[in-house]
Amino acid sequence: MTQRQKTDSGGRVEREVWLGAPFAADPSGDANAVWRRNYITLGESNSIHAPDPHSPATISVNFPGRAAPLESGWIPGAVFNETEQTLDSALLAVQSHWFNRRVVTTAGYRIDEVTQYRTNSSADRSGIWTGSNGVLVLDPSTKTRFDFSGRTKTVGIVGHPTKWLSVFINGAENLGLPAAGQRLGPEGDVPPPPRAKGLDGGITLEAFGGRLVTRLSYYETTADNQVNAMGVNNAFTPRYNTVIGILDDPNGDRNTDDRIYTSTQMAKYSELRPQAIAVGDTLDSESSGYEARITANLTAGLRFIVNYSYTDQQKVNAYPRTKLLWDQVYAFVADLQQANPNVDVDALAGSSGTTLGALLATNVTDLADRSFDFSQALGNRKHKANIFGNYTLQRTRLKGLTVGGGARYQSAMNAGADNQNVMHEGSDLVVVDAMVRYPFRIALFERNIRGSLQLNVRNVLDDTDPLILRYAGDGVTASRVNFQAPREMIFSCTARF
Ligand SMILES: [Ca+2]
Repeated sequence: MTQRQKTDSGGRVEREVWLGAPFAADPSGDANAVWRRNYITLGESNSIHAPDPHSPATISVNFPGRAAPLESGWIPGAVFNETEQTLDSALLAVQSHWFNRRVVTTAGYRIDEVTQYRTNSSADRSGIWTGSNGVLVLDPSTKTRFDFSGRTKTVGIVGHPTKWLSVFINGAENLGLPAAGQRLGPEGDVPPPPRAKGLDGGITLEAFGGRLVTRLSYYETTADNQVNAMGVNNAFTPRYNTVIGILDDPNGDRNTDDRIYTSTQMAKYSELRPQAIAVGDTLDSESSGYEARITANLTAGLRFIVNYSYTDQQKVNAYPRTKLLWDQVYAFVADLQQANPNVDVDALAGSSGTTLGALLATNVTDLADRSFDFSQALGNRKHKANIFGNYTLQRTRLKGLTVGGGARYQSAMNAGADNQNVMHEGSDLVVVDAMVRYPFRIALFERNIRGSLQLNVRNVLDDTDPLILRYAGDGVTASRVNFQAPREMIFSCTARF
C-alpha cells in the first residue's frame, strides 16, 4: 500500500497599520497601529455591533503637517514562515498461519519519506517602506529543503499450543520523523529523528472450561531522541547570550571595541558561537512493566476481576547538547582568565547587571537541578491494583438483582526531590466503589417495557484526604496537592420500549 500526502502550512498574523511607517521605524509597532474604536449609543441596538475591521476597507486621513494623506492597510505583525511538505508512505503487511493454525505470525514494514521546503520571511525596505525597519514578506531566497526518512518494523507471533494456553509476543521498531520546527545545537539544526523500540509478550491460561482466565504480560519500551524545550529556549540560550554579551562588551558601553576574546580563541571550542539559537534539547526514556489479570466466573452469578500492574519509568541522557555547550563555556572563560591576568573575568558584568561569575554559578545549579528533574519520572505510580466483584441473585423473588463492589489501589507517586536531592514519595491512594442494579419488566398500554434501576457509588468511604503530589525544596511542605472527589452517588433508570 502506498500513499502520497501534500501539506502547505504557515503562520501569519496581520495587523492594521498606517502604511509607510509614518510614526516609528517599526511598521507593525503600536505607534503605527490603527486603533478603531466603536462607541455604543444606549438604546440603539445596531451600535452594539462591531463591524468586521476589513470592511469598511481602508481609512484615508489628512494628517496635520503631512502633504499626503495617511492610508491604512494590513501587514504581517511578526516573523513568519511557510512550509510545503510531501510525505510518501509505503506499507507492507503479511499474516501467515502455521501448524494447523496453532501459530499465527504477522510482520509489517512501513517507509515514510518526507521532503520539506521551508521559506522564511525577511524585511522589505523598498518603496514606501524606505527608511523604516521594513515590512515582512516571504523571501524566496531563504527557501531551504529538508529530507527525512522514517522506518517502522513490526513482528508478532500468537501461538495456541493447547486449548487452555495461548502465548503472544510482539516487537516493534520505529524511526520517526523529526520535529522540523525545532532548533537544536549551535547551528540550530533540525532534531535527530526519534527512535523507539518496544517488546511485549505474555501468556493467557484458561481453566475450568474458560471460567477462570489468567493473563500475564510483560512489556518494555525505549524512546530515544525525544525533543523538548527543557528550558533551553527560556533559560540556557538567553543566559549563554548574556555571557557572550559580557565578553563582547566588558565595560558595558554598547561598543564591542573592548571584546575580551578573539575568534581564534572561540574557534577552539566546537559548540561556541557568537550567538546561541537553540530552542530545545533531547532526552531518552525507558519504561518496562508487568501486568496480571484474573477473570473468574466462579458460579453462575459470581464474577471477579483482579488486576495488578507494575511500571518502571526512567529518563536518561538529558541535555546532551546543553551539557557539552556549558562545559565548553566554563573552559573558555578559564582560558580567557589565563590570557588576561590583569582582568577579573568573573567580576565583569558588561551592560547586564549580573556578573559573569554569578551567571555561571546560577547555570551550574540550574543545569544540575533540571537534569535531575528530567531523570525522574515525576508522578509515576509504580504499583496499581484493582479488584472488582459482583453477584447476581439467581433464584428468589429478587432474581436478577446484582450487587457489586471493588477497590482501586495506587502506590505513592514520585513527589520530587528536595534541595539535598533526596527523593520524596507522595500519598498512596485507595478508593472503594459499589453498585446495585435491578432489572425489571412491566406491561404498560399493552406494551412490554424492559428496564433497570441502577445505583453507582464512587468513593463509598468518602475519603477526601488531600493527596500530596509534589514537595517543596525543604522536603516537608507540600507544593502540589490534589483533592479527591467526595462520595458520589448516581441513580439511573433505563427503560426500553
Ligand atoms: Ca565596550
